[in-house]
Amino acid sequence: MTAKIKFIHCADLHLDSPFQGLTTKEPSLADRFKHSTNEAFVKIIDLCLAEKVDFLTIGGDTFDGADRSLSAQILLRDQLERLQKANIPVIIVTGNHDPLSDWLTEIKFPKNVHLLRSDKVDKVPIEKDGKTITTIFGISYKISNVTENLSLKFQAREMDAVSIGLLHANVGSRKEHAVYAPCTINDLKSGNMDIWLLGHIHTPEVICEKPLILYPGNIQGRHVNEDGPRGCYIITIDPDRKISYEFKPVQTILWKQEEINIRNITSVIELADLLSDKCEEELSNLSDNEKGIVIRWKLTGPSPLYHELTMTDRIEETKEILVGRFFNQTPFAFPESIRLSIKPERKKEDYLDQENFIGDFLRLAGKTENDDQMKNELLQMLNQPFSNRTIKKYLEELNEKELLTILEDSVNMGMDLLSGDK
Ligand SMILES: [Mn+2]
Repeated sequence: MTAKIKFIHCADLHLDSPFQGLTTKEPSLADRFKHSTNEAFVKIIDLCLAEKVDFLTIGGDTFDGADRSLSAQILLRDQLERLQKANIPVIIVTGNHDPLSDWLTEIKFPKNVHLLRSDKVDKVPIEKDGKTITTIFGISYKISNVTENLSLKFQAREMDAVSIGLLHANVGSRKEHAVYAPCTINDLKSGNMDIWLLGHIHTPEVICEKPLILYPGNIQGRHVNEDGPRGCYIITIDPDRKISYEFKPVQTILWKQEEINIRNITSVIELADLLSDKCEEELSNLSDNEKGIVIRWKLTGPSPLYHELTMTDRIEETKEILVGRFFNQTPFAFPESIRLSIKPERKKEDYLDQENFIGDFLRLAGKTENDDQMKNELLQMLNQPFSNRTIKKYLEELNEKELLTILEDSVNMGMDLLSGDK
């Protein structure tokens, strides 16, 4: 091999994502997200052209569902045509969100696009100056629910070209994602690929260095649990086969979660000022082509503000002030929520030995934590509403861990109210 190879891998574009949760909870925010997955994809195409890559790979879930809008399909075609004009091939496998059967459309993709087959591992040789510089092996999902270990079908034989595997799969059968095309790292290694380019897990992760096996993650976070930068990997293979990679964020709106210990904050005004400063700081960290940031804060620590924050609407008020101040700026900041995980300043040990109502209350609560029968009775009471079939459909019953959290919150709140400490 003599030529240097440079390419970009992305996956889980989920074009046309509906942002369902946001549409109901925060309609004005959902509006800002409306085209964000599409815009992130355009940034990847811009990057392919700027970096003059040899090819682009897409590792499944290009679309979010079978019900795809005409505009998303046209966007994809037009963007891939930009690559066609620059002679950049695009190799696509499909995943559980966009199985091959959903791609039967009137849209004709340009000639540089290779949508790989699903009945066996497909092969696409990539040529440069008349020579094959690499071969891409990949297989698409025919249907959503692929339970077969597709990785076992891959076997590289080419002796001189670099072999690259492209697959939508759940490596290590991770529980937080549906177990489609499950396989292990060792299964992947046995295919003799030089590089594995995966899709399915939405958080970017290099899971193995030799051979290089990576998930690029999705290209735009769609909810608060898809926080942090989202994008693609640009990978280069030197003539001596040395492989290097770099993550390139392309999200247009960033999600962030942050814990803040407010032990030393002594007034709500001070808290509002602190969060306002945080917003300013986040905005100054955004890059030119980011439209905004959505933040969830979790306030922690024993706090002198415990009583005020848990008993009044001050947190909601603070959120509204920040939304008013930062949501109409360009770029914008939006506090998605300010969650309380704070405790009163006084500890329960301070009252536990007292012969009074508060002492009795804390001793009873402490006993409940260690008494299976009492816990079961409480759980039964709290889960009473779940005997209703409609409620059952939408909510899950409380478990013991959640009960213990409720108990702890109740102890803190009871202690605060009974002690009269304000
Ligand atoms: Mn996906």
